[in-house]
Formats: sequence, structure tokens, C-alpha cells
Amino acid sequence: MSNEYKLCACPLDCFDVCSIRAEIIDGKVTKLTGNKEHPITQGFICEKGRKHAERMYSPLRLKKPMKKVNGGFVEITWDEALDTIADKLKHYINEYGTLSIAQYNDGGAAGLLKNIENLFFDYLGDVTQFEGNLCWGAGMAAQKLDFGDVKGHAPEDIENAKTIIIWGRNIVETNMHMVPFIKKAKEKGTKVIVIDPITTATTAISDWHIKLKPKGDAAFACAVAKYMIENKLFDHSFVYNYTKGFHELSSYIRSLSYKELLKLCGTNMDTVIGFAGALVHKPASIYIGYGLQRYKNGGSTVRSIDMLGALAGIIGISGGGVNYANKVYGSFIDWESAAPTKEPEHRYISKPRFAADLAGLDNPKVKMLFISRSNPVVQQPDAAEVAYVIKGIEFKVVLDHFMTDTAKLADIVLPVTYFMEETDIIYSSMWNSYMFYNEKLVSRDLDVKPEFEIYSILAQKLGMSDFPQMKEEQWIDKLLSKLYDKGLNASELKRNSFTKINVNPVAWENKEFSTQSGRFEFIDTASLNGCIASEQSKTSEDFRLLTVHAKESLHSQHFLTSEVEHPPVYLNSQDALRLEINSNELIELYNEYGCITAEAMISDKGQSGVLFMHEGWWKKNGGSVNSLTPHDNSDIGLQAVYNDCICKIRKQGA
Ligand SMILES: Nc1nc2c(c(=O)[nH]1)N[C@H]1C(S)=C(S)[C@@H](COP(=O)(O)OP(=O)(O)OC[C@H]3O[C@@H](n4cnc5c(=O)[nH]c(N)nc54)[C@H](O)[C@@H]3O)O[C@H]1N2
Ligand SMILES: Nc1nc2c(c(=O)[nH]1)N[C@H]1C(S)=C(S)[C@@H](COP(=O)(O)OP(=O)(O)OC[C@H]3O[C@@H](n4cnc5c(=O)[nH]c(N)nc54)[C@H](O)[C@@H]3O)O[C@H]1N2
Ligand code: SF4
Ligand SMILES: [Mo]
Repeated sequence: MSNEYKLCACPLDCFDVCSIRAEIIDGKVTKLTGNKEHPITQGFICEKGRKHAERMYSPLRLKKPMKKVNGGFVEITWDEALDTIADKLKHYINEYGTLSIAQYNDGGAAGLLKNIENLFFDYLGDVTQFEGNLCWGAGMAAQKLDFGDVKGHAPEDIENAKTIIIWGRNIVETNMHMVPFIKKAKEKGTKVIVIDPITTATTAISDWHIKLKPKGDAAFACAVAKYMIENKLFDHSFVYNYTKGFHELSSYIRSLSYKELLKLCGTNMDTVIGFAGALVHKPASIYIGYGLQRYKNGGSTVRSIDMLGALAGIIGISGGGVNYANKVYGSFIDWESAAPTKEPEHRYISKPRFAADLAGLDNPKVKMLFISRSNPVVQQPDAAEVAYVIKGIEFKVVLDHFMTDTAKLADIVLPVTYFMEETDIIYSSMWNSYMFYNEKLVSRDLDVKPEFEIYSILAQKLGMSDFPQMKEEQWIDKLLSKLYDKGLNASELKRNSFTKINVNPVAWENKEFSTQSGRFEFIDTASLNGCIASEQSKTSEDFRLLTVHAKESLHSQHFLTSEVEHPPVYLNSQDALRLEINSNELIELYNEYGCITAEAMISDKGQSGVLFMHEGWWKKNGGSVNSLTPHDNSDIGLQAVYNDCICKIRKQGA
């Protein structure tokens, strides 16, 4: 019996990106635990991390490529699968041109080499691609406007805050490795404020939960700003030395009425005064989540929070910051040295408007669609329409581990390797700056291939002689070469499994912002005004449906084996009483997009007129919550607006 331990990183699209210790007995992964030596992981991982071996060895894994025949799937060889795909590509390109080929992917698994997929399509020619974002787009665009770039503080720096403000982020469930840092801060006397329209596991660890109306954040931020400006509580020195746009902003903010603002956000003056006091008791550190920017006004909402950070002067100081995301490696990846850059003129469609815009494309229509690392039939807004549009495309190829609701619509499904069966680099955290080397840990029991190999073979079959043909290690060394030049130690990375490059733990410490003016740029008043007024008309019969991320699943991935027949939906007790709905009763949620049946959970976690449920449920679980969500873009950043979802409810069968 051989017994060894190896390190790897969790590739799920999670803030934390844990370092995992794998126990391997006789060539099989038997147990996964958190690496005690990793400063963020600190020896523990979540259930999703512990379940990676179970998923890798799941009997539900796709074992061989599959081809659709008479509505069902049959297993085929890789040769047949890739020959068919290459023939289809040639056929559609000859008949209709490269734009008839569309490529869709998302963050289902991180991996530097996974991006060779994008390179393949750049080499193929001008294809149809998706721009915009299901995840964090509005907030990214917002911080780029205000700061010129998106930077966050190092995780440890939160311990220097006097107040931690967690604004629309459920860290206990979505970013659990931040909790030990917060606990340490609390031991030193730091207070934690959480702003969220619902009661969550994170509000439970706060000292103060501010329960605003959904979408009321910008109105609240304006009320706080008004109080700070009128009472001269703002940081004059920061505002005068490092910002642009204060005069216009200040006269607009002064002109607003507290009464109107408080009505819009659903709170009172004591909360405004208390919050302003906490914010200026420096340093306060703000952590913004992604739920609050999944609205039509999402970008301006994030800008309104940035505005408070600048007024309070908590930018560029230890224990401060308006932290939204932290991506340090992207710009250092050296694609040019790995593969001479092509400059194709892809045709772009908005990702959040997939349902509305893909079918309408003409000259040429999309004839062939590749889908990878994503499950759009469940995760895209207006999911039923997305399924309908995908079905209408002549030839679909899906790359996945499992037969998802999306894979079921494919003509060919390609089974890919699990991360422990392949070598890759992981640097996907939106919060910390660690990079990992994931070495192949176990042999492949199934007839599966990593994406980079699939696309390399396809390139050969298509005669793309300029497409680089390299082994994993060659790709990795070329792609990381700029980082090696910057001091990233390749042998240390490969030996230790993780490393990080030195970035300043305090974002914007030198106050040299990357905007055109070189200053922090306040949101313009027209955008701010549009933002606070952006409420949909809603009758007393209408509910706002918030769809939030589940603790036990990374989006749809861990509902693979869930036997839930109807997803739970949380309904406020006053609403339940009024509509005579009982606990555990099945109710229908419906609007112009679709209808789903869910199990009513009566609770005061939410608020009157608001429903909430988890996203990620499959068809077998009663249907995707996205059967109800609108296909639309946010104000900036082409972000999906899932939480701008208005629906009605009725008893089942009523
Ligand atoms: N367990 C688990 N962890 C995950 C994920 C997962 O699916 N499962 N997904 C990962 C990914 S891809 C992402 S993007 C992140 C997301 O991480 P988070 O941003 O933490 O998660 P969300 O559930 O999107 O939304 C967070 C909170 O926003 C609140 N919210 C909704 N509307 C408003 C509003 O108008 N104002 C305010 N103030 N708050 C509002 C919701 O009530 C919710 O509690 O999590 C990552 N981590
Ligand atoms: N209503 C609502 N909808 C939402 C959200 C919300 O808050 N509310 N959140 C949105 C957010 S933040 C995000 S990020 C998106 C996520 O949207 P998706 O990325 O589409 O969601 P996942 O369910 O994670 O699907 C990933 C798929 O990739 C597969 N996969 C895993 N590893 C690999 C691999 O190595 N290679 C390949 N080829 N496939 C692999 C998985 O099996 C899974 O089927 O969902 C969005 N959808
Ligand atoms: S899902 Fe997140 S918390 Fe869980 S193991 Fe992976 S990186 Fe860690
Ligand atoms: Mo996301």
C-alpha cells in the first residue's frame, strides 16, 4: 500500500481559493483537508472542497465523449468526436464564415491553461463571443471609473480596522476564510456592521445589521453623505488633495431631502447618524459584495459606496479601503511569448442578454456553439429562453464533467479532466493574491482530456499550423515568464504548490489613482440621481425576488445529486398571513419570463414584499430560479441584473 500527501488548490470560483492537502492511497485520492501551512486556508476547507474526491470519482462523471443520436446519447471515441467537430467547423466556416461559430464560457473552474480555449478561437478567426458579466461586472466598471483600477487590501490588513463594514456580501457562506481575520479584529475591539436586506449567517456575526430595502443602498449612501457634508464630518484634506468632482457632488447632495432618501432605503435618521459616526471613526474598512450590483443601477450603487469611502478619507490607509475585488495576476500573464497575438474582430453579444440577442443575430446566424466551464441553461438570466435559443442552434458542443441541463442540449459532449487529473496554475481569487501550481495528482481512470489538449488536437485537425503545440509545463513557463522576471520563483511555486508576488497590502497608499485626472473621481450627479430614483413600479401584489448564493453549492455544481423536488423560497410572515400561505406549502412564483414551483418557508429573515431563494437549482429540482430573472444589462459594466426580478405568487394550481 502506498500512502502519500500532496498539495493542490481548489479551482472553484470562490473568493478563498484554498490550499488543499490530498491524501493519496494506492493512486487514489482518499481524503482532502485544509493545508495548515497556508496563511489564508489555515487548516480548514468547506464541504464543497472536501467533496472534490467524491465528485471526481462520481459514477455520474462523463466517461467518454458522447454524441446525440435520436434524442439520446451514445458514447463515441475521441477521434470520432473531434473529427466530427472539425468537419462541422470547416463546413460552417465555408458556408457562412467564422462569425457563424460562437464561443461561450464562464468561471466553472479556474486554470491558466483553460484559457487556451480562448486562444484557439482567436486563432480560428473572427468568431461570435460574449462580453459582459453574470458575476461582478457593474462593480468592476464602477471602481475603474472612480479609482482607475480595482485593487483591494491584503486580507490581514482588515485587522487594523476600527470598524468593518460588510456591504451586501455573505462572507460566512461565500468567503468563509475571511471570518478568522474578522474574529481577530473583533478581539481587538473592532465593530462589524453588515448592510443587507436579509438576515444571513454574516449578519449573525455582526454587531449591527442595517436592514435596508433592496436597491436602497445609494439612497442610504446619499443620506450618510449629506449628514457628513452638512456637519463637516468629511475628510477635507483627502477630498481637496486627492479627489475630483466634489463641488458639484456636494451641492447635489445638499439639495436632497432626508425624508425622501430615508423612504427610498427604508431606514431612519438614527441609523444614518450612527453609520456616519462609525465611518469617520478611522480607519473603517468597507467590503462590498456582488449581490448589490446585480441590479439595473448596480454600477452607480457601487460608485455611491466608493463616494462614502472618499468622503470619509479611508482610502489608501491601513485598516481602510473600499474593497470590492483584488486581481493581481491577469495583466502579467505573457500570452504574447507563448503564442503570437492575433487580433481578430470578434462579433460580441452581451452575456446577460444571451436570451434576447443571440437568436436575433443575422449575417450570419450562429450555426455552431461551444459551451465550456458553465451551465447557462441554469445560470443565465431568462434561462428558459436561453435553453430555447440553444436548442435552435444547429450544432452544439459542451465541455463538462457531468451531464448538466446544458450538456443535455448538446450534439457532442466532451468529458474533461478533473483538476486533480491535470496540471495547471490557479490564481482566481477575487480577494487574496496567492498563486498555486496544481500538479497532476492521480492518473485518469476515465477517457477524459484537459481542454488545452482538446483544442490542440482540433487545431491540428483543422490544419492551423501556427497554433502552438506545447506540453503543459512549456505553456506554464511561457505564460508565467513575465512573473518570473518580476521575481516569482518558479521552483518555489512548483515545490511549495503556492506563492504570491509582493503587492502593497494597502491599496492606493500613494494616492496616485489610475484615472485620467490621477485623482479619485466622484460619481457624476446625473448618474447618482438616476441611481437613487431607479425603482421599478411594483404593485402590492408584486414581490422582489432575490436569488443568493448557497452555502452548500458553488452555483449549480453541487446540486448535481440534490434530491430536492422544489427549492425553498423564503417569504415574510406578514405576507404569508395576508396571502394565507402556510409553511412548507407549495407556491408558484411567476412573471412574464416564466414560472417555478417552490416550497414556502415562512420567516422574518427577509422583509415584506421581498422573497429570497438560492440560485443553482437544476430542472430536476423544480427548475432554475433564472426562469424568472430578466435578461438585461446594468447601467455600466454589462452586468446581469438578477435581483431586479419582480414576480407574483399564488398557491400551487390556483
Ligand atoms: N458557497 C458558495 N460560495 C460562493 C459562491 C457560491 O455559489 N456558493 N459563489 C462565488 C461567486 S461566483 C461569487 S460572485 C461570490 C458572491 O458572493 P456574495 O456577494 O457574498 O454573494 P451573493 O449571494 O451574490 O450576495 C451577497 C448578499 O447580497 C445581498 N443583497 C442583495 N441585494 C442587495 C441590495 O440591494 N443591497 C444590499 N446591501 N445587499 C443586497 C444578498 O441578500 C446577499 O446576502 O461568492 C463566491 N462564493
Ligand atoms: N439567479 C442568479 N443567477 C446567477 C447568480 C445569482 O446570484 N443569481 N450568480 C451568477 C454568478 S456570480 C456566476 S459567477 C454565474 C456562474 O455561472 P456558471 O459558471 O455557468 O455556473 P456553474 O453552475 O458553476 O457551472 C459551471 C459548470 O462548469 C463545469 N466544470 C467544472 N469544472 C470544469 C472544467 O474544468 N472544465 C469544464 N469545461 N467544465 C467544468 C461544472 O460541472 C458546471 O457544470 O452564475 C450566475 N447566475
Ligand atoms: S469552495 Fe472556496 S472555501 Fe470551499 S474549499 Fe474551495 S476555495 Fe475553499
Ligand atoms: Mo460569480
